[in-house]
Amino acid sequence: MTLRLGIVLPTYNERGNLRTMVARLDAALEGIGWEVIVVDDNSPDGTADEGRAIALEDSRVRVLHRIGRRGLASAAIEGMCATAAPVVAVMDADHQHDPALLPGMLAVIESGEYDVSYASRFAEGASTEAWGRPDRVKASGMANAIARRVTGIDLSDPMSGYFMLRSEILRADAHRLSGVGFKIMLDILATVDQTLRIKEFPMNFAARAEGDSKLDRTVVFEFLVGLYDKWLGRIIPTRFALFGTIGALGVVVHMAVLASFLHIVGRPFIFGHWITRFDAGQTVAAIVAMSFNFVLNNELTYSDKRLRGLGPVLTGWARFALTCSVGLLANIGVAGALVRMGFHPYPSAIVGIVVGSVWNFALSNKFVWGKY
Ligand SMILES: Nc1nc2c(ncn2[C@@H]2O[C@H](COP(=O)(O)OP(=O)(O)O)[C@@H](O)[C@H]2O)c(=O)[nH]1
Ligand SMILES: [Mg+2]
Repeated sequence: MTLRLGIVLPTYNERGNLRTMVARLDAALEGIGWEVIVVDDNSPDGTADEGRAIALEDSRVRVLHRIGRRGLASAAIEGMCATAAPVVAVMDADHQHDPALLPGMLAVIESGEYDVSYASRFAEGASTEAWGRPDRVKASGMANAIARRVTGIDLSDPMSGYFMLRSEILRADAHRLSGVGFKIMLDILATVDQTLRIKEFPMNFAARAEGDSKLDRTVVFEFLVGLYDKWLGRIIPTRFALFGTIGALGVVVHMAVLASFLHIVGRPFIFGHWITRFDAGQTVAAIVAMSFNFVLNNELTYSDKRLRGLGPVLTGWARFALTCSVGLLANIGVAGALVRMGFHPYPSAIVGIVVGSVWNFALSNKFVWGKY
């Protein structure tokens, strides 16, 4: 049978859902040449092994096993680029998206009537009743409204994760997609220059079959990050912007701790010496602010590579502390040199801060959260 449709299933801990999912695709796509690409980010539950086990019996199934990477958007993009099929679809592997819609979605693209077809949770005739998550219905509704405002894309559910398009459209612009924390269809629609004809299919959005949602906690945050990435990400990289914002918050924390020391705490007596309240406050404030930055960067900036467990967190914290102290020396060194060259102290201080931050970012990107 000629290959007509490639289906990308991004997976993270979906072992229990995979076999039934492939069986449902097989039933829904009777008479259509299809293949499925499971893009798994080295799930601890062994989803990739399960995918390969299925593939041994059904050569329409392939596994793209990514090591040391996380991210739904990049998984979807790489999966879509890995098929030769002229039309490609992306859907959840957790049974929330009904495969029965696929033939209809394919028909309108193959007929040349539309470039993109997608399943909407909020179109006329759709339902989110079975999802059982009114909180997430609300969050998605809000995010959709913002997305429509910002991008001008007028769909009932631009944040849907179930869509299909001609694969050449994707390949032509794949290098321009942001691939970070963004609903990938919206990313594609906002990136591609040509006007795309889009067909909506109302869907009954189901509850996930097995396992847990990975997007619950950070969905709104990821969405905002995605918007930023589209807007300014090419000028100031998203991760650096996050790192810098958290760094600025760290300054506020530092000042708050220092102020409370100066106003509340008595004169400290340490190691048999009286030290000034300022020195003690400054030291404690620096440690608190640095730890605050470490925790926030670990949770947000590097949520895809988050360090977990006591050992890795403590090692990461120590490396971050080391990086930041070198960054501080760079900051002071550069600012001091500029002042000696006759520049005004304030702009010199700012240059010092920027140099220190770039240093901190570059080093902790590699040595705290990177692979080296
Ligand atoms: N490869 C890969 N797949 C992911 C990642 N995060 C989520 N997924 C998969 O993407 C699909 C949607 O995620 P899900 O947790 O169901 O999000 P929700 O439907 O918004 O609650 C599921 O098939 C997940 O297994 C990831 O970091 N990498
Ligand atoms: Mg899901």
